[in-house]
Amino acid sequence: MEWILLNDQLIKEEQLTISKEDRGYQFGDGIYEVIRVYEGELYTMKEHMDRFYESADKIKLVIPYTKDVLHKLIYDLVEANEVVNGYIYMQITRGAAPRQHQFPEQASPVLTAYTNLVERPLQGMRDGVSGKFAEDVRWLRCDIKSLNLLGNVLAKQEAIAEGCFEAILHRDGTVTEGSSSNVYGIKDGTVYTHPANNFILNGITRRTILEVCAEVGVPVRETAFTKSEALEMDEMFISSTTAEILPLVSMDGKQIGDGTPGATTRKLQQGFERKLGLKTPVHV
Ligand code: PSZ
Repeated sequence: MEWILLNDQLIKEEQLTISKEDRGYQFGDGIYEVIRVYEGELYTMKEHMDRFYESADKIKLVIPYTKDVLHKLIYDLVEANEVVNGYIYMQITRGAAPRQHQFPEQASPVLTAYTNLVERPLQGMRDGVSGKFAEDVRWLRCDIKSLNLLGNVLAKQEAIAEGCFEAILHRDGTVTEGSSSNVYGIKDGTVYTHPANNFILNGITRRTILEVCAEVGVPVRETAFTKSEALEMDEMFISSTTAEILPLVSMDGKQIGDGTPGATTRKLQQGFERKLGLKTPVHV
């Protein structure tokens, strides 16, 4: 039976009740994080915790626990559910109050967290995935890991409906990020990715990848590229907490490079595995 976290209590899933007027439910008024668990260990926990508190701060939501207390609660949850390989989903909303747009005077934030098992997407990591360009119609604070994901959801659905794995978003032709991932292009050995500003979520995986690039001697430019430049890249890839590094081998049905995962992407995948100490090498 599954344990979940409700505020600072571990409870059984069946015991969870959420108010019909929870502002997460009605307004998407809250923020979240997804944290990876490999072999029972929480990965890049500090970075995820810091981003959780930063997102909360950006929407003027005060998390009523210290980072240390919340870290311990999340650790207890992972242990209670005996998670080996999986992830933690954690969110906090502004709480329940009679429906009105402005912040309620009396509402306590509602924190929930649960775990799920998931394996590394080894096949996609080896063979690559396909993408479809979609217009980035989201708001201008994509740096906040907000519960409002309708722009992301609609774009992903557009991609899936076309048989593609991910929607690659662009604002007026400038590639920002994926619907649930960061996006990179590689040209003449240099990695290009959109700068970490309000137009993208600064992925924790993205930050790790930029470190890996430095470690393995791959130059990086945090410079945005356009849709047409994307199609001229030698290689492309996407990243997220659960997907790690997935080669993007086609866009809108057009091959990127020779249509197979490229050497630099593979090098970064291997560097990433080394950095994390992951057991199953994606390229044996
Ligand atoms: O399981 C999944 O499909 C996941 S877990 C995390 C994500 C997807 N995506 C996070 C994300 C995102 O939603 C957007 C819009 N941009 C970038 C990312 C990557 O962030 P990190 O690396 O922190 O997961």
